[in-house]
Amino acid sequence: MTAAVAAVDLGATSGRVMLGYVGHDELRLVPVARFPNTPVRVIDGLHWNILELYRSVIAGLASAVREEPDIRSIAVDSWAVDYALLRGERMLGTPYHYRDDRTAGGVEATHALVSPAELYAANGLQFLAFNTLYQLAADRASGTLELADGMLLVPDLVNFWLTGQRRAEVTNASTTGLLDVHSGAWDAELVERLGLPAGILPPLVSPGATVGTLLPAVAAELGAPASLPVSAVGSHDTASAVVAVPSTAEDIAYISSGTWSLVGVELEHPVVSEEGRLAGFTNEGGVDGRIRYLQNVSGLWLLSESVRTWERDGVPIDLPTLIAEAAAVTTEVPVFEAGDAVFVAPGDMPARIADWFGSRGMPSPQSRAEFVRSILESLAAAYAQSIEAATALSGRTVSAIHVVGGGSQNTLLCQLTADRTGRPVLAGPVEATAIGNVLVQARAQGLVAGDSSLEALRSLVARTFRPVRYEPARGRRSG
Ligand code: LFR
Repeated sequence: MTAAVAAVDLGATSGRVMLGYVGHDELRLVPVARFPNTPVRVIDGLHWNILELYRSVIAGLASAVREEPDIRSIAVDSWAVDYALLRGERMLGTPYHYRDDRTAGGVEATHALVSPAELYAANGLQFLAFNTLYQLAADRASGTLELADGMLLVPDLVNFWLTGQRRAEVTNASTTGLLDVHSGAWDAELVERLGLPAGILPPLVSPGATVGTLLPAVAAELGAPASLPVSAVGSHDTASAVVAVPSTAEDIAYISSGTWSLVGVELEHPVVSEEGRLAGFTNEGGVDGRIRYLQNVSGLWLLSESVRTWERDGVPIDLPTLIAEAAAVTTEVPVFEAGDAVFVAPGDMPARIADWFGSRGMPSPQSRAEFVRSILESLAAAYAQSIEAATALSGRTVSAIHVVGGGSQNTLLCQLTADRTGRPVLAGPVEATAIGNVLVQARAQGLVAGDSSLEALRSLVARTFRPVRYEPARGRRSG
């Protein structure tokens, strides 16, 4: 029997609501709503426009219910690390964007209490200045934290507004830096050493669990029954994307490619080594207790922020044309370190790239096409490095690379990735995150017949969405 679920997938630049139809050997996604996610800068920093996002989620879900009145469940995923503080039902302020620079002080204050090596031994996370624990340290310094009796990451916040239930879904909670990497539970000792109030951390739930049913007022807004369950899935978008990697092979790596590129392998157990820490590898929680052993190496943000800068002169840019021009560049372009923290904040990206080269006495790209080529070559070079490091650190062999998410449509980037890693690239599906979200809630609703292991879900994805293959050009491997 085929039935539908509704997936809400919130990305850093846009959100979508999709209907997912799942049945015996069937998987079909139907987009219902897409809406922009535009952050807002005000006097105290850069924020997510969370109420506008929630309004769009409600409107999108209402459309989904109109189209398919018999949906079986709803589930939400989004980017990681960001959260709202609550007091009772009330949200204390508007959530900050991870690109806000308030965390610098939080990093210092945190590392004064617990050294980076000790932190890594406890939480297994790649150091990124925006990890939740550093943001919470900034909230403590500003005095906001002491007003709070709750903290909810973005998908958990939406779930709270939909159901009235405060829960923390584990895959996303693993990006806070406050989970014990071995047990997957909140690390009470670490929380205490960091001087954070343990009482703000909600009970954990795993993907597949029911968070709650719709509040009556929400059910009325959606035109749905109040008995409709809201399910936990891999609410960290990357966790859902990894569910939808269309392969059951052990010798593959994945790149979840969007605003960020998350490059790594899936493991059964965390690898918490000093080499891994220094190489910037993270052990994030995956669906079904898997470990996402990966590196966040920046992503198409470098390109989108460059385009935003160039469009300031009022002339819109046609991205496919620009990428075709970049593909036609025949001169050697210089390569920069895509993961350098100087590229995280919003602002003039081409100028920062030019400065990066200038300060090292290297020639900068000149034309826009050369900048784009340099960005894509630099991303591909970073992927190659990450994949070599992932294999060395985890002991895994990698014979092919699956690229999922929006970046899988960037043919030039896929080809450069194949060339620089010396391995075939299999590109797609584009909507991996929504697919992973749909599959995990459909499984919870009993819609996946027979074997419903992660491997069975992945082979269903592989049969439904055939990836596009890119072969490496000879002699270009740079990894
Ligand atoms: C991707 C992602 C990454 C995380 C970054 C910030 O959308 O979730 O996994 O490092 O956004 O939250």
